[in-house]
Amino acid sequence: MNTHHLTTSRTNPQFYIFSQLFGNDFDWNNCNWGGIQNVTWKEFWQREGHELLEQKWHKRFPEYKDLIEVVSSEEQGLWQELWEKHASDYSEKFWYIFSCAFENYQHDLAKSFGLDVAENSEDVEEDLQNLSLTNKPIKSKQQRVTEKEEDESYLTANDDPEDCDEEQQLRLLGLPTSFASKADIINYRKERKTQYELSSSDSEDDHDLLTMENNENEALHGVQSGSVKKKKRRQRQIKKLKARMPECMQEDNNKMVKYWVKRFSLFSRFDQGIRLDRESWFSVTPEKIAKQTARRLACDVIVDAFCGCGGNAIQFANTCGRVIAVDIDAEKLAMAKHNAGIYGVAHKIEFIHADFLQFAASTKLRPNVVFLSPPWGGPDYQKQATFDIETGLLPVGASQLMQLSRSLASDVAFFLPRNANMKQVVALSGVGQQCEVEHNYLDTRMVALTAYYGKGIIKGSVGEDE
Ligand code: MGP
Ligand code: SAH
Repeated sequence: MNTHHLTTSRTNPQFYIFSQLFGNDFDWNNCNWGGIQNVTWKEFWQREGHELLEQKWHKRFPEYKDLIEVVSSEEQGLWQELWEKHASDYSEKFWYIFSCAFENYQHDLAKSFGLDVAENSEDVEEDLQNLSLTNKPIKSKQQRVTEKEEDESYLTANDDPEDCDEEQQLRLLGLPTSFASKADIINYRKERKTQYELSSSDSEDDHDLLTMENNENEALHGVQSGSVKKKKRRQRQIKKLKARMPECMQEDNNKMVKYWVKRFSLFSRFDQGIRLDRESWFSVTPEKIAKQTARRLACDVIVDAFCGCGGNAIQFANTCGRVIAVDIDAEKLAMAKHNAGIYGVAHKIEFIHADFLQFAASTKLRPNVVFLSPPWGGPDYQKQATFDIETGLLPVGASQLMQLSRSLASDVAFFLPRNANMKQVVALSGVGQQCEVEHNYLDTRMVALTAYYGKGIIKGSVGEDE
């Protein structure tokens, strides 16, 4: 255990990247689900596991840091044993949360391919109620939908300890939002239930991950008074938050509050003076995702065709030799430059004020990669069950953007809405070609997908030649 790596980071949503290759012959039934699940878990745990364990550890044993300096070697051995148990218990719990995200992935993916996913989710949820560590009374679908809407309108954000208490965070973590009734997962959970029961006696926050005792208490004291109290508490919380929000976020009733709450997951250095305009608040790529895309697209020269306030460009500057950041909006570009300065990378980015369509048609530059994160028409993109990437994107459809980008580079990456029509996403690869799609989940929720086109940036299929 390395206590020096303890972080008090405010950017702690867990980040899962489910990745696979897709071609026109994609066959759901022959998908290597087990391979995807294992590889994703392995990568996630390597990336974030140690930090998560340390965070939990220091919360459980705040005295550890001081004590360990003065304890005898025998006591040190006992601490070590305790750490090992802690690591084993918590890795199991995080695996459980991960498995919820994985189910959501299967469900989201099926939906975006237009496959029939209308399984009996009531039954599955009921099953999970019986299996999970929560003993919450089963609620009607309508009750759940209403509560989900209420909660998620403000609490999908997951990383501001001041504004979002642990119960809220855990609600987000512990409650799968949809279920891909895969029999093996259900069985898996059945098996795990017994293990949990055996191993869950010691931790002060065992219940944290998966129970909501407060809710139960509220239920005991009467649903009515509970929900009134909850509403009032939420209103107070929103008022407090809004008092700190910048002016450009104050309109639209409370629509922008959720973006403010997750400001540190957008930029870990937010409080060093990050600037965003209204559109960028809901368009900027969260830092963990931007970092991953930058790792994947590391190259000599990259064009960020829709730079906005710099969420992606800043991370590209850390992995690429030269970043050409284009945007049609000069004010956003100025903010991007300022924000890049906060990350110490402004000197590595060339900011170009231009319409990408014209830029692409006229430039002589031949970058290695073009990255596309165009506007999706604002947060209303979510209102469609399936987002049509040929008609819904701005300034032109996905195929046209792809064609233009391919005239500059054969490797192109596209950041697209989570409800994007996957058949269209795959079709962009061209006849007989494949693309790789990363579905990005922060905690158990899908944020968006990143599609990679071109041999230079596509990784081998999961489970094949890792
Ligand atoms: P969101 O759906 O508005 O947020 O955007 P969230 O919290 O998932 O919404 P909720 O209502 O489901 O809780 C999710 C992410 O998509 C944002 O963080 C942005 O990174 C990205 N994004 C959203 N929009 C509207 C755009 C857009 O127009 N263009 C680009 N490039 N990215 C966007
Ligand atoms: N990836 C960015 C967010 C991009 S949002 C980030 O992480 O910060 C989409 C951006 O596209 C907006 O900033 C908008 O000004 C820009 N845009 C819209 N039309 C454009 C066009 N024709 N050419 C270049 N940029 C455009």
